[in-house]
Amino acid sequence: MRPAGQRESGAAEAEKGGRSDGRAVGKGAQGAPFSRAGGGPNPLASQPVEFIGSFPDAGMRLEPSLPEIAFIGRSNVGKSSLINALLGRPGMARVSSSPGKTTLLNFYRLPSLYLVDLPGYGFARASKTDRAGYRKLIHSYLRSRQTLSGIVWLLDIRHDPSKEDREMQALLIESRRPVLAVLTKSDKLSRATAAARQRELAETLQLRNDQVEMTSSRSATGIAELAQSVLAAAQGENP
Ligand SMILES: Nc1nc2c(ncn2[C@@H]2O[C@H](COP(=O)(O)OP(=O)(O)OP(=O)(O)O)[C@@H](O)[C@H]2O)c(=O)[nH]1
Ligand SMILES: [Mg+2]
Repeated sequence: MRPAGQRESGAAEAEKGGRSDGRAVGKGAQGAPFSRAGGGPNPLASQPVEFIGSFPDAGMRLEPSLPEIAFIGRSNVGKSSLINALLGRPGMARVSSSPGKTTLLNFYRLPSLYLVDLPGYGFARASKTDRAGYRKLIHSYLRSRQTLSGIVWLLDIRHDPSKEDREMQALLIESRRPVLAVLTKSDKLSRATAAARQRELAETLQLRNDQVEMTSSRSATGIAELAQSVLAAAQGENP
């Protein structure tokens, strides 16, 4: 377990009565911060997994009812690729070079949890109606889904947070769910540049270092650690 960061935790503030100034996304309803785990093998890659289905709204009941971990982020940020890397199964979630491919809530079942691949936001060519539909779907999922135990929020390590990312951060804070920010595509940068970007983005997002995980689905950087954090969040634990 990592020691808590020096910085005052937004999580603690959220517990005291919440904050709405767009700072840290922190502690959730279950009282367990969702933070970066230590080393070791990927515990998800050895588990059986099954694609359950794609759903157009957040109200469906699944049997059995299990904790859910959702993956959210801009279109093309690498959500489906990250799910495949975590599961150790390249073809499980649909990956595409053209953005906007995931338009429904896609559920993958593991023995003790579901992973949920959410549609990406900020897709420039999406119509106004599609954007409104997307917003409604995500809002209702974040607000109403009782089994939602943690959110993996993806950001491309190369880019500063967009307006849509900032809006999403505000929504995540408002939802008071445990959130782990994950930087994707670290293989696109040198190791030193990636480490510097991780520090910069944590600062920009006003998150502690242990609330930000650097990953690459291509080189497997950070994948085992993220898998451990996902399992711990599903169990309501602090890894
Ligand atoms: N170099 C590199 N490319 C990646 C990585 N992860 C994803 N990509 C590429 O980025 C593109 C988008 O990946 P997806 O996983 O489909 O992204 P997504 O967020 O699910 O996209 P939508 O479903 O459209 O919202 C694909 O061309 C992937 O091959 C990574 O870690 N490294
Ligand atoms: Mg996708």
